[in-house]
Amino acid sequence: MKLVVAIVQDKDSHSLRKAFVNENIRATKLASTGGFLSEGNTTYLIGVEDEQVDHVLEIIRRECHSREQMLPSTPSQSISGIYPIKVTVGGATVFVLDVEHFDHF
Ligand code: 2BA
Repeated sequence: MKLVVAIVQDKDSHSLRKAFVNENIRATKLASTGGFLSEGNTTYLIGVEDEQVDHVLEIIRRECHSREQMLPSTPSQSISGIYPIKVTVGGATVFVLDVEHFDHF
């Protein structure tokens, strides 16, 4: 069994959740915050059998899109200095972990 951890943009979160439900994939949705942009994003925890991992990755790839975002240049944003910078966020950041043990009581 594997645990897929997928960090996605909030804009893609709703359609991804619907796709998981439609395709009978069980997932838990957590509110999270990106360490760089300090903006809200969504982290999904998806526990699946090994043979379902590719299907889950396909769904994530289909539903999550990359977007360009400007980091505004304000004096308080020391990470950007005085120049605005453009970052490409997403589609999704995905980790696939081995599950040592799974119980569902
Ligand atoms: P954030 O940390 O807010 O990062 C948003 C976007 O900013 C990133 O998009 C990337 O394009 C850029 N970025 C991040 N750190 C940077 C840096 N030190 N210098 C320059 N640009 C930087 P994504 O790579 O698509 O990441 C989207 C979100 O996924 C991240 O939001 C973070 O919440 C998560 N993430 C990405 N890589 C991760 C990792 N290795 N471990 C844990 N979480 C990760």
